[in-house]
Amino acid sequence: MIDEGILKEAKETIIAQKKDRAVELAEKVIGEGLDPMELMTSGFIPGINEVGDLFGRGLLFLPELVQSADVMKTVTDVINASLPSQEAAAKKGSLVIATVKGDVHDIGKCIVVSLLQANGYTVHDLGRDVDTDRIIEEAVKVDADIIGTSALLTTTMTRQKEIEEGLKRAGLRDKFKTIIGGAPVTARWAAKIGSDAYAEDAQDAVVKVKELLGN
Ligand code: B12
Repeated sequence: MIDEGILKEAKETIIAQKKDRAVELAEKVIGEGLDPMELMTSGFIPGINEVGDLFGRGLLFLPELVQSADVMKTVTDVINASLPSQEAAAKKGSLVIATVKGDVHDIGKCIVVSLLQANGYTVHDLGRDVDTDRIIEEAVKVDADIIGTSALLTTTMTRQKEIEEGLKRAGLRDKFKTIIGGAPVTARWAAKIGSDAYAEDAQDAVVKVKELLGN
C-alpha cells in the first residue's frame, strides 16, 4: 500500500503542474517496489480528473489543462516503462487499439495498452486521431482478435458506432471482437452500438479482454 500522503501529493502535482516532483514520486514508488498502478489510479488519475472538472466548470483554462496533461503524459510514460513486458508470452491474443478520428486524448489509451502488454497480449497501438477505415484495415492486416477504441469527447463517441457499421458493411463483424472505452463511454453505449465489451479503466480492460478471448 502506498502512503496516503504520497497519493495526495501525486494528485496535487497534476493539478499544480509540478512535473519534476511528479516524476520523482513515480520513480520513488517504482524504486521502492510498490505498485505504480496504485499511484496512477489513486494519485495521478484523480488529479487529472479534477483538472478536467475545473476546466469543465470554467475555473481553469486551456493553457493550464495542456500543462497538466503534459505532466500526466510524462508520468504515464515513466510508469508504463516500469511495467513488465511479456512479449515472449504474447500468445494470448492480439488487439488493434486506437483513439478515434477527431480525438487527440491518448493518456488513458496508453495506460490500457501498457497494462494489456504487461498481461501478455500483443497490442498494435495505432495512436490517436485515427480514421475508422484505417483501424479496420490494420485489424485485417495484422489479423487481430480484438479491435479496441478510445473516445474522450461526446462528439467523437459516434466513431465507435461507425466502426461497428464499417465492420458489418465489410462482412467482417464476426471476424473481430470489439471493446470500447473513454470517459464519456458507458456499458449502455456499448450495448446500443453493438460493441462486445466496455471497460471502465485499464484493469477492467484486462478482465474484459480475458473474457472475450476465454483465457
Ligand atoms: C488531458 C485532457 C486533455 C489533453 C489531452 C492530452 C492527451 N495526450 O491525451 C488536451 C489538453 C490535449 C485536451 C484537449 C481537449 N479537450 Co480534453 N480533457 C483532458 C482531461 C482533463 C483528462 C483526460 C485524461 O487523460 N484522463 C485520464 C485517463 C487515465 O482517463 P481516461 O482517458 O478516461 O482513460 C481511462 C478509461 O476511460 C479507460 N479507457 C480509455 N480509453 C480506453 C480504450 C479502451 C479500448 C478501453 C477498453 C478502455 C479505455 O481506461 C483508461 C485508464 O484507466 C479530460 C477530463 C476527463 N475527466 O476526462 C478533458 C476532456 C475530455 N476534454 C474536453 C475538451 C472539451 C477538450 C477540447 C475540445 C478543449 C478545447 N477547447 O480545445 C480539446 C479537444 C481536442 C481533441 N480534438 O481531441 C472535455 C470533453 C467534453 C465533452 N463533453 O466531450 C473534457 C471532459 C473536460 C471537461 N470537463 O470539459 N484535453
